[in-house]
Amino acid sequence: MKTTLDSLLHARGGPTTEELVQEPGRFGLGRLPSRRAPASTVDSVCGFCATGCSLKVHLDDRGQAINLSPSPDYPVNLGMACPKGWEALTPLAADDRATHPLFRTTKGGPLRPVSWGDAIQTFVDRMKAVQYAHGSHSIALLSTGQIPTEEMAFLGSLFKFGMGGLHADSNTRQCMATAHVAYKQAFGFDAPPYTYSDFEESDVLVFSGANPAIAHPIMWQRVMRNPHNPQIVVIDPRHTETAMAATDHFAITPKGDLWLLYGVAHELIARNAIDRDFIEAHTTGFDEFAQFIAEYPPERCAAASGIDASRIRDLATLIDQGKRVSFWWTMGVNQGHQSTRITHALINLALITGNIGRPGTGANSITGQCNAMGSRIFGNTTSLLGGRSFAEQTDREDVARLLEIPIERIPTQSSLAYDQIIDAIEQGEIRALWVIATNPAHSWINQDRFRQIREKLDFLVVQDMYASTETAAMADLVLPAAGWGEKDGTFINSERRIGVTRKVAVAPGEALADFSIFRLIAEAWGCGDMFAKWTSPEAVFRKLALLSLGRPCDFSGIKGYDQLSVAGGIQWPFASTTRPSVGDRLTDSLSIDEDSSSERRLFADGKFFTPDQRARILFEAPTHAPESPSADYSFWLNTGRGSSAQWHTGSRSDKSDVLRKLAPRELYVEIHPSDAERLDIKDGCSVTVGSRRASISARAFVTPTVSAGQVFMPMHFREVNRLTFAAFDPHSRQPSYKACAVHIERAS
Ligand SMILES: Nc1nc2c(c(=O)[nH]1)N[C@H]1C(S)=C(S)[C@@H](COP(=O)(O)OP(=O)(O)OC[C@H]3O[C@@H](n4cnc5c(=O)[nH]c(N)nc54)[C@H](O)[C@@H]3O)O[C@H]1N2
Ligand SMILES: Nc1nc2c(c(=O)[nH]1)N[C@H]1C(S)=C(S)[C@@H](COP(=O)(O)OP(=O)(O)OC[C@H]3O[C@@H](n4cnc5c(=O)[nH]c(N)nc54)[C@H](O)[C@@H]3O)O[C@H]1N2
Ligand code: SF4
Ligand SMILES: [Mo]
Repeated sequence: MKTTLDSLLHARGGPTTEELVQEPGRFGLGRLPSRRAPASTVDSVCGFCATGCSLKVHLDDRGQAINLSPSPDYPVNLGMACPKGWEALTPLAADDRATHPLFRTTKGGPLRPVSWGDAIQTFVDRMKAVQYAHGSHSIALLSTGQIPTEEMAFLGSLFKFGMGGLHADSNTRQCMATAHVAYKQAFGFDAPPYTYSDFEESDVLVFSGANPAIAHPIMWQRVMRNPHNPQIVVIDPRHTETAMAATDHFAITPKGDLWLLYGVAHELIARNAIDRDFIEAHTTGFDEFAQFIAEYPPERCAAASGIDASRIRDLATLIDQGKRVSFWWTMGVNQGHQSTRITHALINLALITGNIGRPGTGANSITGQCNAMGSRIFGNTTSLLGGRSFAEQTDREDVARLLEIPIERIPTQSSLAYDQIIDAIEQGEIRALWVIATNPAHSWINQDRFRQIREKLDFLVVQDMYASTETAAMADLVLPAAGWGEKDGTFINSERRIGVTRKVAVAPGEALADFSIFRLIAEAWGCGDMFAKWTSPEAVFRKLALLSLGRPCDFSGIKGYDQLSVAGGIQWPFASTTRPSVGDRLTDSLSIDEDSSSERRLFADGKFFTPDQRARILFEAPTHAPESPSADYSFWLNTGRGSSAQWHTGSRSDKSDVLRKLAPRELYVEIHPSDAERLDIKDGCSVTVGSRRASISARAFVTPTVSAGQVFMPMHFREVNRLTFAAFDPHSRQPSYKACAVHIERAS
């Protein structure tokens, strides 16, 4: 298979991600920062993406990290890491770490260091004052997919059960809400069914709106190891690094996915290239779907999808001929105005062709952040702990009993979604906001509006590793947090594998683990008793195992962190073979499933988590993107990951000299050569990119990897979300970051 090209870096003579993974030492990755020989080594799961690679952290005789290398025997990464994993320790030592709580006494005044005692008291006094004046639901929380599950569960429980808050969401809304909702609707539970060996066992892999060669490089290495000479299909408006390495690329019109996938489904049904036995036995809704899809012959779908009818038929043929076909998607699908139904269209293709539950198959959402899976099940923001529903009396009763809290403490309503929280702030209904491990002043869609609502807030608290983020700079109170490597806990990766992340360094100054901050707040708030048994991350882990009991995500068979370390992580479900009744405590005497190290996929028996155990075939007619190119704004703007060395808003990855060298330092916009020529734009020249929201400058990167009429900008630069248009999928309320209209011109 030919080498992937990281388009920009390669064009500038830099290394490709593949080269970085294969020969890290050549590019300054994995250098020994110290000559000291390690005294011991500990395995810890990486805290960037949801691949969930394990890193061996080498420690000195005081138990402090001196270096790391990828774990050779971990079933996920098999001895490999991407540049961010190799550099994971470096951001911990950055100069701009938040080392003391900071408080702004006067509006517009500076943030000044205060003691923890004063900081926590201020937090409690101000939050309570807002609740007293405007009602208990006038405070809101924006949490994250980037802290251990134990911390998220503590945070969500503290906020809702302890502090009496209701409106809580997280940056997982920006990332995985669509997959979450689509799986729940189709399978009855948010359950990505696959295991990474499926990358190696498929004979046809369809990647939709996913660029794993850059965004999930180690998963991509697993694809490269596939011994079956697979057909690899990429559906993406851009000719990405992944598309370059694929066997076929469908350069779809932005947000044209439903048309393409309906055209393919039409063709498969028309040819009878479907698995009628599977459909009959394990699904509902097929007859309605067949009737609906009759109206979508490839000829009708061609114009709106940007793919010729004959090519739509080619894709149907590929899927038909595959014995083990897998469908994979990431943000090009999750982020859109009809993203839930596009996800269903992919799930439907897997269901109607019987490509689910067997090795190398599946409708497989690739997760973004290291613990977005943890936040989906245990964040206690929009779903109740354990993937339960706040609206269900029995679900609330379970949680109340298992956590030994009064049921009245559990809200019966669900939270507003992220965008609705922003609206409620604008309308003056929400007056205080607590932001943890996310940087919305950079990452939120149509970011200027987020910045404006700051004025409407009586109190903004930001809890982060750095006081320098765009959001922390706007805060009234900054709580300094320990980061990855400075605390213990678990993450759940993209294939449902629970892995341990370990404390290997001391947090700087007075920074505390988020876990400890929540404990301090609980005590000062007056709800410490409710969390009296939440004494350590591992104690909370046992509670979560209990909360998972009897749920699809049951991992009650996992006793503790050491078992996870020895097993190389464990995928749920992993139920205890001796099943205590709900409410019992887990004890050491429980016998444990023997199969702890193997990989497992879901739905091998064709039984789904819906009440009738059948998967739902769901569909809806395609609609137009809310904003699309027009005479004044004639280009589509697409945004996403730019390089394997950059992580989101850069607060961590930009702190590493090595990672900085591996990524462009200046904002650029990719534009097709024909458009560049027409607009007299030369490669490297300065251009202005404007939308109806804002106008920003960037350097032109002239490249045929984007189609004519489209431009692409990397999300890692703060200006980009000034341009984006705030449209949302109606089911998942995930923002549509990848499709708005802009104009572009040479800067004079
Ligand atoms: N290096 C690095 N790795 C990361 C991250 C990072 O910041 N840096 N972030 C992590 C996180 S949280 C996430 S969520 C993942 C994201 O991982 P990916 O989703 O793979 O990355 P993106 O670049 O956001 O988007 C993927 C592709 O969607 C395409 N796309 C845009 N519009 C459409 C469309 O309408 N239809 C289709 N079919 N495709 C479209 C884009 O052109 C892009 O190539 O990456 C994770 N990994
Ligand atoms: N235009 C555009 N915008 C996008 C996207 C896109 O494709 N295009 N993608 C969206 C997606 S998928 C995502 S996931 C979001 C990501 O957006 P954000 O979540 O805003 O991005 P990060 O830079 O990862 O911010 C995480 C913050 O948490 C802090 N942090 C890290 N570890 C810890 C910890 O242990 N404790 C605490 N308290 N803080 C910690 C970091 O310092 C950092 O400031 O961006 C979204 N925005
Ligand atoms: S692929 Fe993801 S989990 Fe693995 S080393 Fe890179 S950032 Fe970490
Ligand atoms: Mo994400």
